[in-house]
Amino acid sequence: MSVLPRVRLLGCRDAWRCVSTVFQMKLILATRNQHKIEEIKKILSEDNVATQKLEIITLRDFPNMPEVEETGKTMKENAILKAKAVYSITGIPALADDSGLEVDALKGAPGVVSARFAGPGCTYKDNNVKLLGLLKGIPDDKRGATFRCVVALALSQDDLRIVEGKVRGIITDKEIGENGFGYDPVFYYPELGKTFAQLTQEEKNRVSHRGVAFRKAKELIKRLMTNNE
Ligand code: ITT
Repeated sequence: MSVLPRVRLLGCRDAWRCVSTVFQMKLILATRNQHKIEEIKKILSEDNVATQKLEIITLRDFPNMPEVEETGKTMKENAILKAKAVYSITGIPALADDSGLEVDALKGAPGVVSARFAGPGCTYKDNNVKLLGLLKGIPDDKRGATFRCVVALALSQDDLRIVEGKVRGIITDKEIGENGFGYDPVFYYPELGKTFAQLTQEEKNRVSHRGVAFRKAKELIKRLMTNNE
């Protein structure tokens, strides 16, 4: 039996919600960032939701798809832009992550421009060097920062859900650690006494902005799949 008659049989209004109760459903992560993809897949598979009910694909499966321009003024606007654009091109429910670092002493910068803080085409290293330079001489008690992650889930053209996660830390005065990506080597997490780049992926996911946000997204997806939302 094809999908639609089954949906009618179930008497459901929303195709994705209904079909997901019967089949493994596709969900596309609206990113090509391999570090994010690995972290997100790990978080979504923590209680087998991803492995049993969801087939997770990413923009890496669509090499010819054009980049979505991040023209929003906030992480929330950019997450929505990415999720909507990817949904409208693929027709597949899309999860987008827009994230970044907000440094207290820099009035929340680099924030929404975290990826390109040191200029177009910059590397993670360039960004960290620029950040450490700007914070030179600033005492520890004024080096607080927040990692923020906003996740948008586009279920259809006009059904959009937003969740958010954040974590507080302190910007170090040099890069420490080899793991992770981006600003991880300069983000010291006092509760564990290490930078994010000194944590294993599991340790980082347990406490990170992305861990918090995607665990909320996962609960939302579980509720949608069981038709309770
Ligand atoms: P996509 O837009 O394709 O998802 P991106 O790397 O451009 O990938 P963002 O626009 O969300 O992602 O920018 C996020 C930047 O913020 C990222 O490039 C890092 O510099 C930084 N960042 C975000 N999450 C981070 C994390 O967990 N650890 C370290 N740096 C992070």
